[in-house]
Amino acid sequence: MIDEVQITRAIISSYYEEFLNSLEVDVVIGGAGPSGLSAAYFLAKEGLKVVVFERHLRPGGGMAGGGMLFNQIVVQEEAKALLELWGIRFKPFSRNYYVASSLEALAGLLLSTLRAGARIFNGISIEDVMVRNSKVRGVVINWSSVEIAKLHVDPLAVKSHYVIDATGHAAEIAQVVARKSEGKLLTATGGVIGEKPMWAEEGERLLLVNTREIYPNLYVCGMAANAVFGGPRMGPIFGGMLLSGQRVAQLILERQKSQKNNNSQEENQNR
Ligand code: 48F
Repeated sequence: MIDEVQITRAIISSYYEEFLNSLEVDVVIGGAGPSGLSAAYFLAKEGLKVVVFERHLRPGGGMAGGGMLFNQIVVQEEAKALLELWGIRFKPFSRNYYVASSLEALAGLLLSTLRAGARIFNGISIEDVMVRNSKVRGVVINWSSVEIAKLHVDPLAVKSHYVIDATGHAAEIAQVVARKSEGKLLTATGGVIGEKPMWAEEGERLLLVNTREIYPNLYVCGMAANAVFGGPRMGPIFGGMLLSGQRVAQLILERQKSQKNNNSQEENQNR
């Protein structure tokens, strides 16, 4: 016998358990595009508690659309190992260029990220951050449907040690922090500089340089990193996005490690 209320009970209780377990985490990531998912994978794999909030119903950001809806993506040599890591098949096209189905790339990355232990909540938008003593301490969220319908509904909040802005071209979290901190981002202008016209090679190179902390405890990766620091866009080459996610994870993991070392040194001194 199949009972509708039992189905409802299963969905609500399971979702609420997941959600209640995600209110205080190590890292919140805004955006489940390729860079956000890659960051979530590498952080969760190392045992950090990671939650990703994605505005849309479907995760993947700009990846599924390939280039101009031709659903193939290109990845350069440096990121080929990541496709292999996530079980994504690809074909060599010419020297240094590999092509993969954008759908298989999204499916492989998404499944690997979930299996690594990251939680992804779709249909939820980050609209603000929490700041304590000039440090970002979490995010303010609401249902995307509330946002889209422009309903007057107060948001809820999630605490975290770090926040990653992986919201793509709009760099939405950085924009909010720039506005509310009156231009105190760690950029040349103190604000979001804005992305420059397409230049794939320079864009991919600068992306890894621009993947960093932009305000205490707020990091930026993916296209948002080039938008924040005024780097060029690069179009449907995705290696940089995946590597940028890996890079931001490395930065946070190194910081956690050095903090743990400092704490244990202090404990030893106090003994
Ligand atoms: O745009 P998106 O795919 O960003 P990315 O990871 O990758 C960029 C590439 O897709 C492409 C490119 C390739 O070279 O340039 O554009 O940097 O994914 C960003 C995700 O963030 C979500 C948005 O729906 C998308 O899925 N997003 C944006 N703002 C918010 C958000 C927000 N305020 N809260 C939650 N999710």
